[in-house]
Amino acid sequence: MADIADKKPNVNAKVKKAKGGGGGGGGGGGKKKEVKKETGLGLTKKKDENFGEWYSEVVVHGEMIEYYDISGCYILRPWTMAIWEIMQAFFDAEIKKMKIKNCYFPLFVSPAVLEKEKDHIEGFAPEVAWVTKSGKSELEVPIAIRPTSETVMYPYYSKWIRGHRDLPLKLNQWCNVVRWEFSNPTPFIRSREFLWQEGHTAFATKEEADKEVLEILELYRRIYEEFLAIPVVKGKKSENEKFAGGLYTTSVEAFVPNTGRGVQGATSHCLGQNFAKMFDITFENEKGEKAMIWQNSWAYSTRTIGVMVMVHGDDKGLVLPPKVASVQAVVIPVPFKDADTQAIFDACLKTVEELTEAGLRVEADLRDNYSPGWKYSHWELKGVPLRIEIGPKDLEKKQVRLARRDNSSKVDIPMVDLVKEVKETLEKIQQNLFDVAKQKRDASIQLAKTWDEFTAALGEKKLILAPWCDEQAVEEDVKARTKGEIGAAKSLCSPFDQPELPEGTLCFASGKPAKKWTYWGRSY
Ligand code: 86X
Repeated sequence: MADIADKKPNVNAKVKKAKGGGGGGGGGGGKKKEVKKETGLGLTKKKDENFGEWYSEVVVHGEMIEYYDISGCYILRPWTMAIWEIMQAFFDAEIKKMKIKNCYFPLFVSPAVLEKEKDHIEGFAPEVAWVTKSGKSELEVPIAIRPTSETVMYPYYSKWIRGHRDLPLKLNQWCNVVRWEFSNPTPFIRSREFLWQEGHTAFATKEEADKEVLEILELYRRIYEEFLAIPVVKGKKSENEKFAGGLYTTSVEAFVPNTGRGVQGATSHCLGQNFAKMFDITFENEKGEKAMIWQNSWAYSTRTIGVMVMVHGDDKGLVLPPKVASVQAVVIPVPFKDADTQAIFDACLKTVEELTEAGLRVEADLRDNYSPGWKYSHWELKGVPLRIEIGPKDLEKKQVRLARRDNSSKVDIPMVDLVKEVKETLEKIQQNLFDVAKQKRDASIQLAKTWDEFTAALGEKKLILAPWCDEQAVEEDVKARTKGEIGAAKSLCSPFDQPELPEGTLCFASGKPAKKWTYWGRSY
């Protein structure tokens, strides 16, 4: 996992104010000068050459993250929180349609309650953070900080669920959790504190639970594909990789072509009746008999944002999909010599007003102490999907220039068509980001029918689709045999959408009859 270091990027390239004046004339962009300034402002590492350091630089210089003096903890700056809030607004509205209600449970867990879940907690124990003191005095009983909230919530499910009329009970909370991870922290992707939503639902029947698992998974797919423009695979986790406390785990899996790593995007678990047994959550059914509830839990976290940066970012910085960008278009005046600067500024403000009126998120950068070229680089670094340039020639011709962040294409459009053109362009950018990401993801998929094909593909950073016998011991063996510097391969998921498996197909690893196609690879 050495390809991502939790290192502060070199911030010697402090943002310097560029001298005023000059810049691109008439919306075209003065070339040489800007390139120079760009290097002063921009990134020192290239995505293809040093991915780990590139990533650190992008999230810091793009003003999403500030490093903090506790390892694995990061400040989420407004540029990040705005994206989180947009996804939150979507997901929150969707789960409310499903009659799921929000609540908030305490951050702290008593050791007694944490212990209740002993069996499955055992493996996680080293990651639990504890509060042992208040001021200078030791607490009589130390208290844990939630790493997830099963043990916090389920005692109350036991109390609140009495009869079938109390079901289903469907709760969600938006909160932070803490997991004291020791393996290489990475902003968004693996941090010791992160934000998520955790849904915890209880039903009278398994059928209802099964149905909800997939409804939630579909919402997660939509967050990735429709909002973040990242293709994902929906599927089922192997016995090794599922949540040990549950019955089965489904997930959406993304892929980062540059590192050849899979990344679990979000999970939706059917917990079965395991927790009902542990926490004694029973109800009286319609026949007056005592019955055990069926439970689900599901979560997505701020990790989503890290995947977005990794997939779409480029050597100029962040590339934000329009649907999640807090600024979808930035309007930049391009004053030129003795042109009428006030008229240009007025046109910029009018442009912002019109687009805002039309429901778009648009800002003008009218600062007079930065050149247009500096501003171009700045907003490119921050990933704003669309730049709108207005210079004297544009005013004259009653047009504006649109410059796309995703493919650098530039086009002049009549001012009268502003709203329509900008809306269409943003939709095209959103679609193009998805299409390009999918093309790269698909180009990384490699079918492997034998062990040799498998290891060769792994060496080429592929996302491997292989026929598997679905035996736990065989997955353990795959892990052991691929163990090395940069981490072992494991199963990512068995896609719901299964290619045909011809009769007699053998497992790539064991040579036994294959039961299903499964994605494999290294992962975050
Ligand atoms: C597993 C399971 C589950 C609710 C979800 O994935 C969705 C939302 N929870 C989380 N998990 C743990 O149970 C866990 C427990 C402890 Cl004590 C810990 F330190 C870390 C953990 N990490 C994951």
